[in-house]
Amino acid sequence: MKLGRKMFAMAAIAAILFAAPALAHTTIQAANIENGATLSGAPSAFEFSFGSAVGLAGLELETLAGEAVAISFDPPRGMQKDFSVALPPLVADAYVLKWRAVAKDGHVMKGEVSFTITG
Ligand SMILES: [Cu+2]
Repeated sequence: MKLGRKMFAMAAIAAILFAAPALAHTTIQAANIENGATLSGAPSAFEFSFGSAVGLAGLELETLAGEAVAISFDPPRGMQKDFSVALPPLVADAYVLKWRAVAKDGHVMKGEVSFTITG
């Protein structure tokens, strides 16, 4: 899908050039980790779905204290609704997943999912 990649790249560039206010186009509508969740065990992946197809541009994991946790996230090249990103083994702590996605019109959307692992 060469054309798809090009269009995605152009959308990403447009998003940077015309950094418009991030209107709420869509957001995560379903996920295996709910915002504010307290989990007794560490999930091995973050599985989430948007209301419409987006280009997932970034996903970062931090502890609540602000320490980055390395995740091997390779942004998919096309636009899609459903994503699954493997998580490293997580110890009991409070975490924040920060996502960044590009809508079809090039606008950037951002959000966070906070959760606690009680172990
Ligand atoms: Cu828009």
